[in-house]
Amino acid sequence: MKKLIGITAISLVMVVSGCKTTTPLKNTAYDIAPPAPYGALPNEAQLRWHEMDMYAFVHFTVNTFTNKEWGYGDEDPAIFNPSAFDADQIVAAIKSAGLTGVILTCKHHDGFCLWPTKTTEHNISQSPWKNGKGDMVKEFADACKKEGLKFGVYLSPWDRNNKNYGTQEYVNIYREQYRELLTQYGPVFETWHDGANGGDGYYDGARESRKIDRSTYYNWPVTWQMEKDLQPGAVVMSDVGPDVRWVGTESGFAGDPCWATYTPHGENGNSTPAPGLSKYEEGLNGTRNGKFWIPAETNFSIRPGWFYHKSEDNQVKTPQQLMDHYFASVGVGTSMLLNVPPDQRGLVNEIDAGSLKEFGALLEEMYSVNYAEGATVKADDIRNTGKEYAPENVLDNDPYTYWGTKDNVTASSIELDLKTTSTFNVIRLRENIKLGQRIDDWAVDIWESGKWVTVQKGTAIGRCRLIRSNELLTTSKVRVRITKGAASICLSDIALFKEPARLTIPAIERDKSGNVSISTSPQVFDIRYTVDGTDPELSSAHYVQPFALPEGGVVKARAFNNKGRRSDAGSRTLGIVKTGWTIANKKLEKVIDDEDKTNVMMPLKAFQELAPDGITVDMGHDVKIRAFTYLPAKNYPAKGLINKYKFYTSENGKTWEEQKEGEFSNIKANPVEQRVDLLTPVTARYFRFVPVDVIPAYDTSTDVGIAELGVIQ
Ligand code: FUL
Repeated sequence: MKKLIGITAISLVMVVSGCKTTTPLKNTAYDIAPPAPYGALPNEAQLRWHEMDMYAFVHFTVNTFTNKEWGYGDEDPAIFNPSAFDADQIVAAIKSAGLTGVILTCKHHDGFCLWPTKTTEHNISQSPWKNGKGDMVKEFADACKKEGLKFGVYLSPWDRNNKNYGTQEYVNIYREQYRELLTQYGPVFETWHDGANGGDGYYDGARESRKIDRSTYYNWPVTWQMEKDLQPGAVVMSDVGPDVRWVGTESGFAGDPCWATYTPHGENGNSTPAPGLSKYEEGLNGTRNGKFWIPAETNFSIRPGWFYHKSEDNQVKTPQQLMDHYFASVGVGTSMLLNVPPDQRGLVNEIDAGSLKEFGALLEEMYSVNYAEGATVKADDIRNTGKEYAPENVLDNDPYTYWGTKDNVTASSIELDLKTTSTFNVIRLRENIKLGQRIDDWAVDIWESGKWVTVQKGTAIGRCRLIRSNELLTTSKVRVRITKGAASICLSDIALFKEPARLTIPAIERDKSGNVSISTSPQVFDIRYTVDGTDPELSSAHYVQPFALPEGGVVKARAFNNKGRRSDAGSRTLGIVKTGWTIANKKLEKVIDDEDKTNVMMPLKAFQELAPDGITVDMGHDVKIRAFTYLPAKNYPAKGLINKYKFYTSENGKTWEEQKEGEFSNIKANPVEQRVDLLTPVTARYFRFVPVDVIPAYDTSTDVGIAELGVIQ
């Protein structure tokens, strides 16, 4: 900063002394003016947000107790009673992963407020927790303060409880709720707004569907301005900004490139995508030279759902999976927003806590040694000989000091001589984003057997680019080539790290006759497995050859090497094998062919004509059905998603009993396999699945799409 002031002082002296120069300051060896910023730029709040890199989401409300993803709004506050709630434990578990903040679902779509708001009675004071005297938002905010994490709030715009939803009165209430949250709990780093809006709900007993016009109803510019006025340091996040945008998927993998600049098409989520792109693709990649600095946030959950469900204890993301997400989010310049849902006790479950801690340990080990430290650096071009543009600035770990080139030099290279031979597999690059996103294409080379060998090429750097090599790289020299840019280069960081070795997670497959095989590559590891859902240890069954498991179960397997290192556990919940199953309507056979890749896809109307009673399956013998599963067709962007269903069983194929009717909440944003547990297990030979309603796809088609239907016993 001092240096910049120095330069400004020189320019000032020239101005006040009336000194006139005919030689432009730019593009000469004596060029001392700082490079002009390029394109859209981050504001102060965004810079502080970028520096956080990764933080947590905490989804916790009545849904945790009803086992749902979306509450209807008629939940009795009496059910909200965590037995051992401990915000310190939750925040500490989050911190152990290296996350730097927490965004709490202060109110989800069901409308239940986790703080004693004056705006509605449907809040925590009506619950038995702490005899109605508790304030969970405060407990989280305080725990964050104690642990040194930042605090953020998610307040769902859609409120399925509020009687005024759909009128201006509700918008006023919503704003008042924000006012309370932003004035009573200290500094907030982010306000989070989702795009799920309007539909059926309780609405204080009306039990009806209320549609709103997303683009006008909330009048977002007014609300966002109010939020910024109350918390100038906070970034405002929604599908389309204004400060941070949704990455367009809940899978936890951002696009590559993922530009921080973005031109939303239309406002407030009501966007018309650019020609040839869906809205989601726009969020995934951003817009090169976009009008605004609206970087992406990659949000995903450590579990399949956003809320805790015991049935998903087997599907908690492993430390290595979290590493993959880290590279695919932070590693392309977005932030990583990892959801950690507390269980019914009000604690981060031991399984999730274990994963988080190990993930944090992997990152710590990776970042413990920077093999670029102490290197000598030279560049093909330097803006001038002043220290502020020196190539060595890429080594000082400061994201805003940089190696700078002359104004007309948008492609150049920089070389690190490590002085000794080092082994690493991660290369980190950063740009000084205060001056915009300037670099387009880059390549990284290493010196190998007397010549340069390219490790990777790519597009876009921005806040952070992590290049992850599958092979270990052993070399004494590294070269970064910027091959295309929109303005002179301002590269702030080149760092070299070694990611801890990983053993491949065993893959678990079952063939159509029910034989399970487990494989890992290379095939030299010892594989141990369990079929009862417990964690496989070295003492568990030794996998030698395929084994029969026609009735299904939870198979878990780990690879071990002879040095005692273990892989993450591979896990698969298998339904019963579908051999011998028949379907009433042969045209729908693909939904029971045990092939995830084949599917039924047809307009809902045509489907209802073809199968007016739904899909009827004869399993050939009695099965004790605990749950059924629906795997949506694998299309991107998603198509054919069923959101409402009915499920029946029958002992004789003639008389039917309805077992379940409901919605696949949040399937649009997260189209993974849906599992629905029956209230109690039911023994039956036949089942019937009825798609009642579907979600219109991005191309407005209203198809029923089904890859597989299954049964878990
Ligand atoms: C979505 C919601 O519908 C989900 O339930 C979840 O809260 C996710 C983070 O945002 O819009």
